[in-house]
Amino acid sequence: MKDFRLYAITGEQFHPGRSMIEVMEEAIKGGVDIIQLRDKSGDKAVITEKAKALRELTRKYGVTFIVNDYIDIAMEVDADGIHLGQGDVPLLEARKMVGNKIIGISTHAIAEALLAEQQGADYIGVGPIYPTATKVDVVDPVTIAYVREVVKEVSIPFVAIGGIKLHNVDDVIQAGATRICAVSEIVGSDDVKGVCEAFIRKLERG
Ligand code: 3NM
Repeated sequence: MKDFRLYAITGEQFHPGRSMIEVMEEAIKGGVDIIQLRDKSGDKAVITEKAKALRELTRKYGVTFIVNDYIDIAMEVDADGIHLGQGDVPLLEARKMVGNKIIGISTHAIAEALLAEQQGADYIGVGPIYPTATKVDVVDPVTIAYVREVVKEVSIPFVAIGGIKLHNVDDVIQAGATRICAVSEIVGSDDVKGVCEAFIRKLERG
């Protein structure tokens, strides 16, 4: 897959009154190079429409587009890939359905990370690093100790996620993360572009 640095996930609850496309376009202008549509409403018709709009936007800017959970919607809109949780469709089954599209998997422990790598995931999520209110069913924070473990033991790309803010991202980067994902810090900001630029500067300083 095309490598990335700053990963943004949609979170419409964080920007009432602003359209998702407007917010995501600002994020792209700030340096986000991969976007995931994450919508837990369960309304597939609405999610499909959002996916189509995000596909158009990301294509315009050459940004990678991932759909959370819905393999069928990802295929329908020709997303670049899908993102799955531990309780979703098993990776080997998903691979049969998506061919060579990107498959990302959330992992919360090194055994899950190693299994995802062995089964052919293209990247893994590593989190939640810090407490987060954005994902309700998530496990306790894994802390940056898990980042260090993944750096040592896993070869495929990983992205750190969960409670990552401008004020704590330096610690995550120092632990070895070169790719960062944030939801509330990015899409909940009054200055989406500025926050993304600040994340990128920190990632570039390494
Ligand atoms: N996945 P925020 S944590 C979508 O650990 C998601 O797998 C996580 O949101 C994981 O940046 C998370 O607002 C939510 O904390 C991240």
